[in-house]
Amino acid sequence: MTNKHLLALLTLSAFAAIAHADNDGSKLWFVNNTKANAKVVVKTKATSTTDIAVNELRDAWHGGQVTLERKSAKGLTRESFTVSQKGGNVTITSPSDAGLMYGAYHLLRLEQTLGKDAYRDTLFTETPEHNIRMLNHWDNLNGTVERGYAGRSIFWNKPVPDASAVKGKNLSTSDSQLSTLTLYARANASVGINGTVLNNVNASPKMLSDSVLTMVKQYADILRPYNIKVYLAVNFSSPAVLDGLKTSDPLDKDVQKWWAAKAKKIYSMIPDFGGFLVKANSEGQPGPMDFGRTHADGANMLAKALKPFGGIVMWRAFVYSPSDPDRAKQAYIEFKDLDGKFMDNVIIQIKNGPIDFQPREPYSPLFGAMPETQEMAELQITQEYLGHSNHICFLGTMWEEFLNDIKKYANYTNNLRGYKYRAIAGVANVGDDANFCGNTMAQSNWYAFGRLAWNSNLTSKEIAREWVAQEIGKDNKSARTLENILLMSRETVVDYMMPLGFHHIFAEGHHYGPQPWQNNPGQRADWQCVYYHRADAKGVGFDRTVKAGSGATAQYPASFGNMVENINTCPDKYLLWFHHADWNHKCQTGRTLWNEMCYRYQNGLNGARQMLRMWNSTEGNIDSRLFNDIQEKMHIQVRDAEWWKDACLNYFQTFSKQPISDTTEPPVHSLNEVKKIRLGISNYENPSAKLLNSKR
Ligand code: BDP
Repeated sequence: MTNKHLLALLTLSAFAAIAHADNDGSKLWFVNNTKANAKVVVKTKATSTTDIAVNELRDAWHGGQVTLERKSAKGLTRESFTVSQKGGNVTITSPSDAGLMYGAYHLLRLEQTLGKDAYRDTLFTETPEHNIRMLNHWDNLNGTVERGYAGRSIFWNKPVPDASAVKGKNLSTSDSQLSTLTLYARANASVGINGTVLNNVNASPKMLSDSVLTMVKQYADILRPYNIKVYLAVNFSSPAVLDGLKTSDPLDKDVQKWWAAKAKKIYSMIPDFGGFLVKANSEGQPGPMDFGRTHADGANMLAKALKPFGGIVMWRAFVYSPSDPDRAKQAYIEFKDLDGKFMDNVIIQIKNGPIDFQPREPYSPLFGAMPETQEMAELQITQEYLGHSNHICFLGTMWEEFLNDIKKYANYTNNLRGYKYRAIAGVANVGDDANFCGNTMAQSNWYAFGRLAWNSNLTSKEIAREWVAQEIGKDNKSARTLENILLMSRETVVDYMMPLGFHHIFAEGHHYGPQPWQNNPGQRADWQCVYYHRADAKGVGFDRTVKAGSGATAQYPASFGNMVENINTCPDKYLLWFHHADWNHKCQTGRTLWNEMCYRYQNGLNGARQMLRMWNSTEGNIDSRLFNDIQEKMHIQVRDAEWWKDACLNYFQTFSKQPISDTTEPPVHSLNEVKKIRLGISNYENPSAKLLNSKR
């Protein structure tokens, strides 16, 4: 790692003008904080957390005096804060130092987004909707990041020392890593993220070794002042693999003792340790079912070990054992009957959709299906299926759609109210690149996740506007343009990749480009693209109706299930998710399915071009380094949109046997050509360098 973040930290606010003129993204959404010298009074014992609040306000708040005071009031939770104003001066109160810090960041956000007088005559209270708002890092001990497109891990970028070397020693974190982690912590705190899982769900048993725990402790110490707890993903076989126990069976007494002792050890080092995240019996990971036990047996055994210390278990529902020929049904089948069997410090962590972070999925039917069980959503911030860090794709809109659906159909708000642990997780897009996220625009997704975790009623438009204001300034002529680019981006990506309910027609392995023809004999059927689209001479799509298909629609409440069961009421955006529709099926737009497909892919390509044109129009109003960086990405995005359109229309045309519609540009790449494209990249590499050259 270089000193890029050290510089960013040092130059924050003090040299804001210069920083802005050379925007490499390292300052995240603090780039426009200009130097202030605010008066800040703390009516509370100073702590490292209040110090953060004071320093941030002193450096960047341009309004009147700010007073911070710890104070409880009825109806407030620990992290709530109240902001009030009298005679130009502001008071922030909260039951905790963390709440005071959140109040400080909120005040600064108001200044940046609305102007420094926005606080005038205000009295308002903010209480986070979720009390656990966390990032999941899919970081490996060797420094790689699974599905990471922003460099290497910010945590595991150095060799883990062996146990004898660390015994009794206090390992120091290098200055450059410290500055990276400090900027990371600050960014999280500014949007209210209060937890982080430091490693991949495909977890190495070594995570729980003494030497790794020593490093975890260091990270916990760095993050604590920012009110961020650390959590670890654990490998269910750790007792056997790490310490040679005969088994890792959750009902075995020695195994239980092992976990209890491990928990005790962790808490002796990290008293506020958050808990464990577990991927069990999924994609080859070990789990309780290896021993004939259930998910509940496994989760409860860990929960029992953590309970005396206040820790929690987040047990993932991303499982798909072949209990049913339709993968979209499998997690529900595996979990539904376990409702009520989990301890009260277990939360079932469910991906937003039933398959796997596709550009668009209907919500997972597990939400709301386990009324006696705490559930939490897992969103993916990193763009595994959305063009990695090459495509500009603002996810606020995607998450807004999902959250609205689970509120409407799955009783989310009520369920959440009843939970002790109201949690939400986002798979991080953070790496050690100077800009942390692979490109500056992708920072908006980290930002949006935090804001929605705090308040899921914020609209994507509000969040986009906030982020833009902090990134380029609220009075910048191009602010609305950038906001519009963000707001149209996700639908554009859906259109050029997988419109109309198409899903999982990605190239295998890296999931970057299209490969709808993928069909490897001898492998699991549900790892093949043809399994998902089922194209034939009659039509295309996965019939999940009760009437004629897999019956997945019956896993939903009637309000949603009936709507999507009927092809006439199923929204076009989910058409091919739930139906095998005829090529001549009449879509809600009035076009036939085939013509609608032509229209959508063209629309996606047009959208990508429009985003580029809009971005070009900002030249001169945007820092040139940022402008050039994003312009380069958008050129790739346009090229890829063309590639997707050509690959999908050419391929599906071999089934529909219909001509490309008049309003659609004829493909520039033949089916043979696109089939030859092999990126030859692993899950970890950024593919930008290895793509096909555009013919345009
Ligand atoms: C898929 C990813 C894979 C993850 C898995 C998971 O392709 O890398 O390990 O999900 O969430 O999206 O466990």
